[in-house]
Amino acid sequence: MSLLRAALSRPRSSLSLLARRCSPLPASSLPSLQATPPNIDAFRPPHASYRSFHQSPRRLKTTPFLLADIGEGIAEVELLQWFVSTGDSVKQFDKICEVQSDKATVEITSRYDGTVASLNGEVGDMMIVGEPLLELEVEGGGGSIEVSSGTPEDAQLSVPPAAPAAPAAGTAPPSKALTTPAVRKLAKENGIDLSTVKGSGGKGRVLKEDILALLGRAPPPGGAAGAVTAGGYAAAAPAPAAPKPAAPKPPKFQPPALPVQGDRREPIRGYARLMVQSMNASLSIPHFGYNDEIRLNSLSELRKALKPAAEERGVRMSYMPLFIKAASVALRSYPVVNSSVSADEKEIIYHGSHNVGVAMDTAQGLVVPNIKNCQNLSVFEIAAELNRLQHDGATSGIKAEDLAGTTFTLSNIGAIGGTTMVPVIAAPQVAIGALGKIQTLPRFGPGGEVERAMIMDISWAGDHRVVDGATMARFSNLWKDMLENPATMIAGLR
Ligand code: CAO
Repeated sequence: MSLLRAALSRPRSSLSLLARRCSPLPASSLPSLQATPPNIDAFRPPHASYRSFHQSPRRLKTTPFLLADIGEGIAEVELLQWFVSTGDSVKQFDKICEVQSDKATVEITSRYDGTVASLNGEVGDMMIVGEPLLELEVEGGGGSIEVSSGTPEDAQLSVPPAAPAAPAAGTAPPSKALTTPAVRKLAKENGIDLSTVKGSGGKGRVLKEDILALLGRAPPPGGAAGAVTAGGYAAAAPAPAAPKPAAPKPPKFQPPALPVQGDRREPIRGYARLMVQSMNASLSIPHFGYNDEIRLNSLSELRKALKPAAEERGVRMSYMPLFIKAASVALRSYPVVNSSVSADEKEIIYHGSHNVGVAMDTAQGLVVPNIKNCQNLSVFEIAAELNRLQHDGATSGIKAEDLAGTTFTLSNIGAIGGTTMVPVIAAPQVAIGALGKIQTLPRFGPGGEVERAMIMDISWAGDHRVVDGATMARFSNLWKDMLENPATMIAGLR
């Protein structure tokens, strides 16, 4: 709380910092995505601004707290947890809930004292921008809550001004159905007019089950068929029984009646959501592919020789640090492979750092952290960094700073299986390499004799706007030469 209070003081950048510190998930997971601080303005009132809050006389009023516009095109956030329950009294700065956009996780705090009248969502629901998060009983009402002008730099939760007096009977607008934003969204997606749905929840609240029942995906909660009506979805009256056709002869073989699973929908969240964004951005890149095979017999010997020394340093030495170091040395000769295209496509940005992204298969899904400044790191140092990232991926999660600023990527899909792949470049990078499974295969030796070769396929993808096939082939040849003759890599080290 003290952290929160401190962050609530100006300047605004401290709010961004808080939001980042509150975020267990990275602000981006794929190399193309930069960590973007959340827009805390989102949690400000969307309407008139607030500075003072006067009351007279004491009177309780239930007031909805809205989730205001977050900006950056974000229309919804996932509700991660409530810190309050119905009936709880809250004071200014008390934590209300934690929400997550696809940029960051943010704790929302109360600006007012009051009592929680109801919560408008359950953990896991997507809360829609502009919809009430919860209802709060605050002192005031009947026009006694006064909102004066001014911009509240520290507002976290938006509260609309006191509602005007109820219109006279007969002139009231149709009342809004009582439900959660998630249900509202579900209804909207399926073209259901909520005002026509008879809710089966308390006070007529429309539940998710009511909508699913209308869609025929689940029975209404305890309701008889035909009891629920909605525009265009009214249950039809039972048709008169048709005369039964003559029963067909049973077939000789009858397959066992297996239960049929219905379709299941799941929101795309966390790393998966970021993958959607990153891969959509990749569609703007004109890809070309280039493949080759590498003989790793000598590199395998080198790795064996390095392993004990690595273990002494507490580092696990796989092939990856050697692939990464060789790539960094080759990038020095072909800097365009470690470049980006400017947003207006008028410039090539040659990156001074070799921040090599490593596609990583984690329990949460694909994530691509990078090892920064590989041009300055030894093979052992790269191995140590890779070990750290693998550990983070398997435990606490990859940190945002390890995800930002990738300039080139290697994806060792062969650690799982497969020989060749068509990798997808993550913008704004211009190249990616996918490493296949290392296999022992017959190949001809220098004298024409068949020998056991440790073969790995490499599949490159390049951005054809700035990297041409010949450049990619030369870059790949240099990388391959260093892996097949590791002495040349040592010669290239600084
Ligand atoms: N072929 C055969 N064996 C391989 C191999 C390959 N291409 N790559 C790794 N191995 C071996 C390692 O040498 C290691 O064996 P040892 O214990 O004898 O050293 C073992 O497999 C396990 O290696 P590892 O996976 O723990 O470590 P790594 O450094 O080789 O790879 C990482 C790390 C993070 C790249 C890998 O674990 C991973 O997640 N790969 C999947 C990447 C992915 O999903 N790509 C798809 C992206 S597009 O959707």
